[in-house]
Amino acid sequence: AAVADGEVFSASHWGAFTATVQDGQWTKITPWEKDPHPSHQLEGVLDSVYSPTRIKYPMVRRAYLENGPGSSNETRGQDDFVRVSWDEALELVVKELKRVEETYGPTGTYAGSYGWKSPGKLHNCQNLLRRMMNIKGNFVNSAGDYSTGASQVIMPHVMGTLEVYEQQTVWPVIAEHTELFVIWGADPMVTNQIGWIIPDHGAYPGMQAFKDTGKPVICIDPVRTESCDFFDAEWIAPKPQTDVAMMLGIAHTLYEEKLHDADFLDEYTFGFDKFLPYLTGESDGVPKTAEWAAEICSVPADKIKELARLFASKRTMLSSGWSLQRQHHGEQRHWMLVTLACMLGQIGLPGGGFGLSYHYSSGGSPGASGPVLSGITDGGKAVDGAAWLTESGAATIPLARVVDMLEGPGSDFNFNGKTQKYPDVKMVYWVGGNPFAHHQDRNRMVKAWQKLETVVVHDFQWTATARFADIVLPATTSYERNDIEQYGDYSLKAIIGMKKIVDPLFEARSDFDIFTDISARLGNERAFTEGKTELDWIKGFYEGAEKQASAKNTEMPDFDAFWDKGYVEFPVTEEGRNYVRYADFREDPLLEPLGTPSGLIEIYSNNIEKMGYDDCPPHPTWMEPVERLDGPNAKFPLHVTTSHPRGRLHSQLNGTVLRKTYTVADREPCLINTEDAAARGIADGDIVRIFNDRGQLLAGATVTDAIRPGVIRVCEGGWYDPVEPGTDGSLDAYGDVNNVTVDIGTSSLAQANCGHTAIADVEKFTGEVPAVKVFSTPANA
Ligand code: MGD
Ligand code: MGD
Ligand code: MGD
Ligand code: 6MO
Repeated sequence: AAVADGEVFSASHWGAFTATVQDGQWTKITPWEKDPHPSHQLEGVLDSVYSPTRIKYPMVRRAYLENGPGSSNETRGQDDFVRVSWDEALELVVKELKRVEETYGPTGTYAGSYGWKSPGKLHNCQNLLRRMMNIKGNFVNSAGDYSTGASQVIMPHVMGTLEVYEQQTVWPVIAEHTELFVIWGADPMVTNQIGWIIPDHGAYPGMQAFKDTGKPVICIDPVRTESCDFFDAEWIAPKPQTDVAMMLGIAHTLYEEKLHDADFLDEYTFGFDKFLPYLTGESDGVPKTAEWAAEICSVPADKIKELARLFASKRTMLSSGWSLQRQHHGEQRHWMLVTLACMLGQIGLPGGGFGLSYHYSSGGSPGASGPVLSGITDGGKAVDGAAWLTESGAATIPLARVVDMLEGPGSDFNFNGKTQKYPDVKMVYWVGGNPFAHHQDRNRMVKAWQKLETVVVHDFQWTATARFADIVLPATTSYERNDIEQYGDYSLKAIIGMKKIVDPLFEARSDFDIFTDISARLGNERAFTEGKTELDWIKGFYEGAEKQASAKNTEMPDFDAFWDKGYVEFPVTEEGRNYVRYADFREDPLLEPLGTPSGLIEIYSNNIEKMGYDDCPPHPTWMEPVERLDGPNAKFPLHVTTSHPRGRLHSQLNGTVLRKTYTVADREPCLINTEDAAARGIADGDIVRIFNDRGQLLAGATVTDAIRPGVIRVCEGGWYDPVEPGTDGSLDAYGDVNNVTVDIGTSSLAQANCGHTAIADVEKFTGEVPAVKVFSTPANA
């Protein structure tokens, strides 16, 4: 049925909103009146539906269509596409799924398919893909994510939990009790705009309340961030990738000056005695003094000492973002931060300790006690732990090692104490992610992709990933279908009906319908849908929540009333408003032990010691990364930092009108310090070429003193736009920074990505400027 004109309440990664529909067209987007801090990106959300980059029809790469799987793989990315019918496209997919399984077995297909998709408990395209694959047989899956790959593996050894996706000591407690708020490598004003589900933006009133108290904030970041300006904070700019050294310098000062909390270390931690000889230099002859640290991180020794004294003299919250662990040896960063917090002895006290999620999805937004919505499952065997650590499928790889897998089938890899072998993958099926934006070392990846016989992608826009595929299927945006989702990643304050706003454009179909059709062709339709329609599923999830709520004596309206109104709210509780992380553990470490082997915070890990990895020692350690600014292996003079963009979510919305708010000379902006620009004859607004041994890209220069000398910044998520697709080292006309990053694991422990490890150089671009082509559809499409 056609969608009626009028106002429709719906929601997205950027927040909940009301859509105005006229003559079947979505014309206006208005933030929900309950959103305390709507994101300016909502404008791009509307535009994404009508963007010129939409995939309109099922398309197949010409050489593939004419000559079959494995045909001229080296021209993937440059061939044109041919429009086919849905029937023809799905027959091709089904035939290929069968052929690969029969020829190569269950490990022939990779469906690990990571990415930020869209929220919604039913149209979770990655679960839908795995569900289709699990019912059919088996496949290669992935573990982990690109966000917190290092910390989510090390933190369970240290704190007994993931830490990165958990509720923080709430903002009202911070405003009342914290005397010094430290932001160590994070930009919460920018990154809290979005949520994995539907953001409540509760961090913004929280940050405002803290700012209103006038208490000090310190930002430790190579960039003077928006958050630094918002809080009018002190800006300290170490060299990137050297934070462990800086933290060791602070720790050494605390110890030397007896400012550390020996009682806390005794009662709540394990292994400080084994870390101490390293700190003092007794074990390796190198005392980790402030002077030693200053040599590495470039923050003066006096400043490092001052920070130690300041942290110890106040109720201090050490908050940290995740870029620090998206670097070589990234496991060490938060381990050392936790160690520092242990020495300060404030973990579990109101407003003290450390927090790894204040910058993300509004960690610290006070919680409600509503029910938790279930969602469509991937149909695999249930395992302990969370979805992103699920081990199902015939084999599982740490997801950032996907190119290693393609290059080295049969070779061994380490992961968190186990050694496994890479499978020999011939087919990749990707939905809801953009690996040609998110993965590192683009040229290496382009080459590895050529090994594949078949690549299938569903998306609603012509991302580089779609352009490098063989079969491309047009998915709907979440605004062209119905769904249901929770509001507030940490607060869970409401359940929202994500209502369809407009009918599917062109020939787009939902991933649910596409996988239902594929399952039907495989004879598995009933198992896939369980006989339920879109609305049956949504109603089922809601009614499951209703049962939970009634067990807690919470009233919820019936489904029809909920769907009609659009949402149901759950009040923030007294407990939610006063939550202090680790208060229970501090109260009674014997009755409330952590989930570590000792039940205590592990500054030394016997388990990690047993693994014997030389790139991940058993206590926090400073190690030289493979390359860094002024480091021993520095072949280029500048560090490239690859922050998350203010004006989009990764690569999402890059294809929209929002681009006009941030591009420079029509390209991704490159922040460069005034001194570095002057030395290269670069002026504000110039087109520059960023290059190293791995690749090259164009960008538009923003010359500023808000970045430290020696560092440039190009945000991740710019669409890859090779001038010569498929050619090694092709110039990128628009600005995908992953042309220059390294593709190695953080260490043998977590094997996470190192997207923030890259050094390069920049020059003013003087050649003929290539046109940006990636924001229009490919020929014939
Ligand atoms: P997105 O742009 O969100 O990035 O990487 P991704 O999550 O892959 O890609 C999501 C894709 O899903 C988009 O193309 C969108 O159009 C599509 N999509 C959305 N909804 C649907 C749907 O319903 N169906 C289908 N079929 N498709 C849909 C993000 C990743 O990038 C992350 S999380 C991090 S933390 C990393 N950050 C990072 C960095 O800091 N530095 C460097 N150098 N690289 C990085 N890469 C990583
Ligand atoms: P980043 O922008 O990579 O974000 O959240 P983070 O990983 O925390 O890095 C945060 C800050 O760290 C930056 O200001 C950067 O300058 C600084 N930094 C970089 N290297 C170093 C270093 O070596 N030392 C120090 N001290 N600081 C350093 C990412 C999070 O954000 C994630 S994972 C996702 S998936 C979401 N992505 C996202 C988005 O794409 N857009 C917007 N607007 N919000 C987002 N929020 C989420
Ligand atoms: P679900 O897939 O619904 O979670 O991510 P979603 O994709 O919405 O999975 C919910 C649970 O069901 C998981 O524990 C999963 O293992 C289990 N499950 C899956 N299939 C089956 C099955 O067939 N049978 C049974 N019994 N159980 C099954 C939500 C999740 O995503 C959440 S809540 C968070 S906080 C994480 N957030 C997050 C993030 O912020 N960034 C990135 N990049 N990834 C994230 N992943 C996590
Ligand atoms: Mo992430």
